[in-house]
Amino acid sequence: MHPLHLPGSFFVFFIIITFVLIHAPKFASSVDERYANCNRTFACGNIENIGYPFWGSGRPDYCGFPGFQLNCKDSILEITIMSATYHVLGINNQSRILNVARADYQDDLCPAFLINTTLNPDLFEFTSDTQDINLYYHCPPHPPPPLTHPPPPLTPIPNQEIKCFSHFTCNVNETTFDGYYLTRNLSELPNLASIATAISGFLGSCGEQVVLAANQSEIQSVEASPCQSGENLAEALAKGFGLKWNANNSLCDRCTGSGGQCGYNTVSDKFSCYYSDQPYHTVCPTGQFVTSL
Ligand SMILES: *[C@@H]1O[C@H](CO)[C@@H](O)[C@H](O)[C@H]1NC(C)=O
Ligand SMILES: *[C@@H]1O[C@H](CO)[C@@H](O)[C@H](O)[C@H]1NC(C)=O
Ligand SMILES: *[C@@H]1O[C@H](CO)[C@@H](O)[C@H](O)[C@H]1NC(C)=O
Ligand SMILES: *[C@@H]1O[C@H](CO)[C@@H](O)[C@H](O)[C@H]1NC(C)=O
Ligand SMILES: *[C@@H]1O[C@H](CO)[C@@H](O)[C@H](O)[C@H]1NC(C)=O
Ligand SMILES: *[C@@H]1O[C@H](CO)[C@@H](O)[C@H](O)[C@H]1NC(C)=O
Ligand SMILES: CC(=O)N[C@H]1CO[C@H](CO)[C@@H](O)[C@@H]1O
Repeated sequence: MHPLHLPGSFFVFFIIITFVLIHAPKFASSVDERYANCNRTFACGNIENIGYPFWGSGRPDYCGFPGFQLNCKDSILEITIMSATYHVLGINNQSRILNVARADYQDDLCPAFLINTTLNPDLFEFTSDTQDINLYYHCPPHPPPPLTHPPPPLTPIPNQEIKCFSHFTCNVNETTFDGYYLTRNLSELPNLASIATAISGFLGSCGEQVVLAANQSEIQSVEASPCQSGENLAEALAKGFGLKWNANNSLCDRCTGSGGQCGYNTVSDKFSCYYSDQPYHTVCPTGQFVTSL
């Protein structure tokens, strides 16, 4: 027997190989766990089969996409977009449309904090049947003459032709104040130009303005019965509107098409695809899979 003579560098290599062999199976199984976890969907209230790009409520962040965290509160599913919280009324994972309604407009038009409905355009866009609604708060109590019935009562507002303009009253922070809403863009009412000018001048003197989104067909029924003190608008807002989402959709299609589970690497900040039998991959834009251990 020759004495075993290992150069130092070979010895280090031997140690590393031994380490990898000992730890590899454990590493692989902890990655399988990600596949298994992300394969599990969750349910909240009557919404079932919630999967990618959504996470939260026990579904880990690496199974979803940033900006798609859901919160299940008393069987109501919620999502927060640009600091406004919405009730999720439906999820269509085929068309990738989310139906949402502002949580703070469920009961009336008078939330304590006024927040516009705005989107992160990288992630969401309004469906084509969605329209804007403008609400005005802390308005002067008496609209100018062309907008009022003579003499009192001054509300509800007036001219039956202007079905897009209505009054409501709020009681917030122990103060009562007047609000108005517009369901149309006044510049689209050319035959009512003079009264439109009076309305926009009046609304310009209100303290705050909020822009919300609503389902167009629901607003048509609000306009069919105007001057309802805002209750019918609140009901229409509670029916929700559509949001189309993009969470690297095409990468996810490719991933599921190849038997993977879509997810997100929160360390490298990139879309990830998990497989049951192999460690962990990132999908390249070309469609090839690269192991990125
Ligand atoms: C999408 O819908 C299908 C069929 O309804 C369902 O089996 C699946 O779990 C859903 N996937 C996600 C990611 O929500
Ligand atoms: C109610 O009071 C809070 C705190 O002072 C304030 O931020 C908020 O704007 C008020 N809401 C309304 C509708 O006046
Ligand atoms: C109203 O219409 C004008 C002119 O068409 C347009 O510039 C403006 O953006 C519209 N405003 C809203 C809130 O839709
Ligand atoms: C909402 O958006 C409108 C128009 O962009 C703006 O004038 C208004 O100040 C915003 N309201 C709030 C509460 O941020
Ligand atoms: C808008 O409302 C109509 C009528 O109720 C409905 O058919 C449609 O699906 C709604 N759109 C969205 C995006 O929810
Ligand atoms: C994935 O989504 C992120 C964030 O929206 C975006 O910046 C990136 O360009 C997307 N990548 C691909 C390949 O679609
Ligand atoms: C939601 C989802 O992708 N479920 C899958 C979990 O894994 C089983 C077995 O591989 C599939 O049949 C399910 O479709």
